[in-house]
Amino acid sequence: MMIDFFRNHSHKLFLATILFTNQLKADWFALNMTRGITNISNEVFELHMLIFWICVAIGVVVFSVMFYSMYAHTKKKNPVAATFHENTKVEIAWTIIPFLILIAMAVPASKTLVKIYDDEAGDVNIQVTGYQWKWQYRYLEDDISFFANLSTDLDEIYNLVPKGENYLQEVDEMVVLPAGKKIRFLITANDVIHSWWMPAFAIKQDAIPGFVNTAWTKVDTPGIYRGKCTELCGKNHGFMPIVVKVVEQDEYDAWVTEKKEAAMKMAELTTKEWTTEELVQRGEGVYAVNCVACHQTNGEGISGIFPALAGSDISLNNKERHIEILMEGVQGAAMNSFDYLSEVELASVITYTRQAWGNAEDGDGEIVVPKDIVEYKKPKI
Ligand code: HEC
Ligand SMILES: [Cu+2]
Repeated sequence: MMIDFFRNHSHKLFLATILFTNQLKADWFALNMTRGITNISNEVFELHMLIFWICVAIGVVVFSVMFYSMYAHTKKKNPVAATFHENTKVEIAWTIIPFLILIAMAVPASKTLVKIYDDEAGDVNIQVTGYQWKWQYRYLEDDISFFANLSTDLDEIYNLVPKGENYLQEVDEMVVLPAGKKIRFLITANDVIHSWWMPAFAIKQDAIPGFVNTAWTKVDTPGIYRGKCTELCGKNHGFMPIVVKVVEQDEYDAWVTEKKEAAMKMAELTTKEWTTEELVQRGEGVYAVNCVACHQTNGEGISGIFPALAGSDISLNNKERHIEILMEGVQGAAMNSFDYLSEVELASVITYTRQAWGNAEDGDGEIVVPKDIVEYKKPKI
C-alpha cells in the first residue's frame, strides 16, 4: 500500500523536494539581480522585478493559448480544417494590447532613468580614470589623487596558497565616501575603454578615453562595497577591482585631512635638496617592491629575458633615456611604464640603479632628483 503510493507518486515528491528545499531556493535567488543599498539601486531592482513578472505573465498567457490550441485543434478532433482568413477584432486586440503593455513598462522605466541621468554637481565630485589595469581617483574639491591597485597576493593567483576572502576584489587604497552626501563621479579612461561598475549603487558607466561620463550616488549605510571593471580591457582586465568605503562625515573629514597632509609632505619631499645617499637609501626600497621580480636584487636580471641593470649602458651613461624608459615603458616588452610612482620614488629608484652594483664607479655616476622628474612631466612644446 505504502510502497504503491511511493511508486505512483514518487515523481511528485521529487518535484516538491526540488521546489521547497531552502538551499535550492537560496541558490535560485542568488541568480537574480541584487537589490543594492541605495534608493536608486532599489528602484532599479523593483523595476527589474516588475518587468520580469510582466514577462512571466505574457509567457504564461501566450504559452497557454498555444498549448490549448495544439490540444483542442488536433487533426483527430477537427478532421476538417476551418478556412477563415483575417479577423479584424483579433488583429486590433493584438496590436493594442502589446502597445499598452509597452507604455505601462516605459513609464516607470523612464522615471528611473531620468533620476539616474542626473549630472548636476555633487557635494563631492570625483574624477575616475581607468588605466590598464588600475583606477585613478581625483577628488576635485580637495585636490586628493591616488591610484587603486589590486592587492591580492600573486601567490593566491598562482594557487600557491589558498585564496583569501576577497580574492581579486581587494585594492591597496579604497575610495572613501561620506555617507548621506551626493557624490558625482566623472568617469573617463587614459588608454582603452574600461567600465566602472559598482552593483551595490546600481552604477555601471563606461570609461572612454576623451569622454567624460557621469554617474552619481548617495549612500546612507556606511560599509565597504566592491565592484570591478566590466569592459574587457586587456590581459589584466580581471585584475582591476573597485573598492568603496562609505564612512560617516567626521571620519571622512579626518581622512581628507590626512590625505592632504600626506600630499603636502610629498610636495615638500619633491622640492627639497636631496643627497645621493638619501636617494639611494630610499631607492633601494622602491627597487625591492617594483623591480626585483624582473631585474633581480643583484641587478643582473635574467639572461635572455630581463636585461641586467648592473653595467648596462643606460644605467651607466644615459640619464635622459633612463628617466624616459621608466616614464614611458618599452612598447611590446615586459618593461611597463612606472609613471604612476611619485616623483620621489622615481628619482630615488633611478638614482639607486645608477649607484648600486658598482654602476657609479663604472659610469658617469649622475643622479636623478625629484625635480628632474617634475621637469620631464612638463608638457613639451
Ligand atoms: C615585469 C618585468 C620588469 C619589471 C618589473 C621592471 N622591468 Fe625594467 N625591463 C624589463 C625588460 C623586459 C626590459 C627590456 C626592455 C627592452 O626590450 O628594451 C627592461 C629594461 C629596463 C631598463 C633598460 C635597461 C637597458 O640598459 O637596456 C631599465 C633602466 C629598467 N628596465 C629599469 C627598471 C626599473 C628601475 C624597474 C623598477 C621600477 C624596472 N625596470 C622594472 C622588465 C622589467
Ligand atoms: Cu578595465
